[in-house]
Amino acid sequence: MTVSTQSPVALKPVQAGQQTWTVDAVAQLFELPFNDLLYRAQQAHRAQFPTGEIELATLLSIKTGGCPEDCAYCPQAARYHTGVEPEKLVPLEDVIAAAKAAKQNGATRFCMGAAWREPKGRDIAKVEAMVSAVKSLGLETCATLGMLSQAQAQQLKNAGLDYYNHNLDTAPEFYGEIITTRVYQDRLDTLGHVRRAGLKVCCGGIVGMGESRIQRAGLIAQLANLDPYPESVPINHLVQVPGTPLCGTEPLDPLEFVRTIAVARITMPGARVRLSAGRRELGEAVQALCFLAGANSIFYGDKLLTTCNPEAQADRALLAKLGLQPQVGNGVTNCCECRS
Ligand code: SAM
Ligand code: DTB
Ligand code: SF4
Repeated sequence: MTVSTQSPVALKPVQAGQQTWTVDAVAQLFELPFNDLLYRAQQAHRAQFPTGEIELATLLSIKTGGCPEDCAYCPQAARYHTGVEPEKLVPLEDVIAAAKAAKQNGATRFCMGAAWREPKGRDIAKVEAMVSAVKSLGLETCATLGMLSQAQAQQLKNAGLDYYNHNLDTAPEFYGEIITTRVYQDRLDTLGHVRRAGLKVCCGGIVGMGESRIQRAGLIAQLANLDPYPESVPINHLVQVPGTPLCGTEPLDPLEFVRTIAVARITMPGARVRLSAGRRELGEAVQALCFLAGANSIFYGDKLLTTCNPEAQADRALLAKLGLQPQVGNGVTNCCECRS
C-alpha cells in the first residue's frame, strides 16, 4: 500500500471531545516515519498518563474448549483439532483461589474467559457468583463470555462486574475471512448492551491474521469511533496454534505491531492499551518499543486462556529493567518482588 509519508496528519487534541476517525486518517498515521509516529504516540500517552504505570491484568479460563463458533484463530473452537479438550465450568472455589493468587502477585484486574458463543441463563448465574467473589477481594473484574443480551449485561453489572471484554477482532471488510458463525453487527450489538448496562468496555482485536495495513487501520477506526471509545483496548498478536486454519499465516513484521500500538494510543488517548496475546513471540525488545508506543497494560500470569504467556517473574524483571512501575490497586498487598 502506498500512502505518502509526506501527508500532514493534524495532531489530535488528547483532552478534547471525541472525534471521528476515517480509515484514511488512521492509515496516514500508520504511514508516518516510525520515529514520528512513536513521538506522536509518546506525546498522547504522557499527556493522559503522566505517571506511565503499567496495568497488570490476569486471565483465567473458566470454561475451556468445545466452542461451537468457527473463529479461524481460536484453539478452543470444537471443529479444529488443536489438542484443547473441552472442560466443564471451573468451580467457584478454584476461581477464588486463582484470583487470590493473582492479587498476591500484583495484578489489579482479573478477567474470566469462557469458550461460549453466548452464555445460557444458568451459566450467567454461576458467573455472577464468581464476579461477586472476585470483586470482594478488591480486584477489578472483567469477563469475556461471548455475545450478551441486554438483560445478561445488566445481571453481570449488578453482580459487580466492572469491564466486559468483547473484541471486534478485525476490520469489517476482513471479518468474513475469519468468522462465519456470527456477523460484525452481532459484536456491535453486544457492545451496545454492555455500554447501556453501565459496564466499562474492553474491546480490541488481533493483528497478524493476514490482514492488510488498511484493514488494520479499519479495525482501529472502528474501535476509535465507538462512542465513547473503549476504556481498555487489548491488541492481540495472533498466536498461531497448530490445527487452527490461521496456523502458517505469514508472520506480521514486529515493527508493524509496534505501529499498531502507537496508532491505537494516538486515536484512543485515554484508553488502557493492552499488549495481549503473542507477547512471548514478540520478545523483550519489541515489547519495550510497544511500551514506548503507548501500551500501558499487559496480561500477566503464566497462561492466557489455553496458550502460554511470559512467566510472571520474567514480566516483573522486564518492567524493572525498563524502569516501569506496575499499577497499584486499592488494597493490593505490596509485594517486595514486584514493587521494588
Ligand atoms: N468466546 C468469547 C468470545 O469469543 O468473545 C470469549 C473468549 S475469546 C478466546 C476472546 C478473544 O481472544 C477473541 O476475541 C480473540 O480476540 C482472542 N484470541 C483467541 N484466540 C487467539 C489467538 N490464537 N491469538 C490471539 N488472540 C486470540
Ligand atoms: C483478549 O483480547 N485476549 C485474551 C482475552 N482478551 C480474553 C485472550 C487471548 C487468547 C489467546 C489464545 C489462548 O490462550 O487460547
Ligand atoms: Fe469460541 Fe470465542 Fe474461540 Fe470464537 S474466540 S471460537 S467464540 S472461544
